[in-house]
Amino acid sequence: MGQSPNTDWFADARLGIFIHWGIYAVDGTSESWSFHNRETTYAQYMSQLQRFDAARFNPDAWANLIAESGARYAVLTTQHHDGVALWNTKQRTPSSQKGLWNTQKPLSTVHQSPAARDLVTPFVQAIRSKGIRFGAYYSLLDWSHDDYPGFLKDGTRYKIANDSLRWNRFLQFMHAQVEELSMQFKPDLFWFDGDWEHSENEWQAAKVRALCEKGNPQVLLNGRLKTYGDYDTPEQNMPVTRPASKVWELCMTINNNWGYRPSDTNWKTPDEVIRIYTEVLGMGGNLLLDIGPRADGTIPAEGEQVLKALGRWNRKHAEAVYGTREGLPYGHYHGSSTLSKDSTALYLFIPSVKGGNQEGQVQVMLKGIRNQVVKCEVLGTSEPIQVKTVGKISWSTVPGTLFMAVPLAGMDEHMTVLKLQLDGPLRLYSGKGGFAD
Ligand code: H79
Repeated sequence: MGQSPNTDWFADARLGIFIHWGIYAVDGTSESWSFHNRETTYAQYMSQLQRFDAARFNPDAWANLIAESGARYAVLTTQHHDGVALWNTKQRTPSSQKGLWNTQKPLSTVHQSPAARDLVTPFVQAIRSKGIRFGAYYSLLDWSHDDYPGFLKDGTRYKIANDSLRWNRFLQFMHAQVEELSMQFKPDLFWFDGDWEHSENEWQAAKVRALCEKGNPQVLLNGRLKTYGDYDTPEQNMPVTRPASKVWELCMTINNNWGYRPSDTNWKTPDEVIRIYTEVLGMGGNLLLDIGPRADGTIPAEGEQVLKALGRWNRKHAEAVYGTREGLPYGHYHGSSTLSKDSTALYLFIPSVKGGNQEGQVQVMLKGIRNQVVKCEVLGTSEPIQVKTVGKISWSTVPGTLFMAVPLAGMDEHMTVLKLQLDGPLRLYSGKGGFAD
């Protein structure tokens, strides 16, 4: 591996939007996995190509929504496991399955679908014009390619050990596609998927990384090129405690599926998404939140509403989000928090209290803070909050316990943020409560 790239922009960004768009949206079937797992036939699955029209795709509307959500980067599926490219790839996909698509031409939306165009270029232009960084999702594995061993879950086409020439033909194809993406779009981030099917040597991961860096020497890679990635990417499942790696990202759907599936109505509420988001922020991670547009390019209202709710919350609480780092370690505050980069400002997240008596208060307790609190306020209101210190022994260096009463009336609809301006960089006491340190 070359020099470690600078991850600052990524660590500062905090929110990204993931977009799973592909032919699977036509019938609302699961992306690639539906034929791989034999829920449908390959022929039926690929027939969606004939009906993928992107007729109402408005890249500026997508970019506006992404910007409104407060996300600082967006990751688009340039090609999922089904091998259908959304850009004008020049690489041809050999197939023995005649008649499903025109194997004389590349397997892309440009040549094989009524959309008849490159969908990646206008997307990249639209988001970059708004200062949003571009991440290229690309599946290393390609279940449509005749020279790729995998196809269906219970079958392989061949074993690499028995036919390395055939595997090398696939590698040439895959490497050439990565190079196209790298040179045409110079992605800020490559988001690989499917690395689990082969080893680092088999993928020639070092070469893949070099190809990504060819277009952008500062490119970041997610953690799915074996050991060649720059950060961990847990999928759907949230870590319980702060991961050891400094930079990481939770990728998560808003309902249960990555692509558009009208049968899936199990939407997370804005309240749940913001609760998860602030939990991730407090553990020093980013949230990469997924939406699945329809085949015509429109975005389901449920997803749009969650993005807009996030946006409202992000704008109000921007200073507690962008450029902040992981918050207090476990035990000091029973909730999630972030710290400014210089750790002189502490942001405590307080879940909203619903349906209660709006005249009440929430008592926030904070332990082990050695600093003086210069100022305490609820973000988005001008209301100062009193900080009461209790249990401080005058002759002991052990700090007292802080209590802050936050009026319910000034609380945010989803998540209130209490800002504590400290007298300097954070200094913690984490002892056993003896008289001296
Ligand atoms: O694009 C979305 C999904 O289609 C794709 N990643 C997101 C972003 C994805 N779906 N499932 N997975 C990734 C994980 C798949 C795990 C499995 Fe396995 C592959 C289960 C069985 C084979 C990995 C290898 C876990 C067990 C063995």
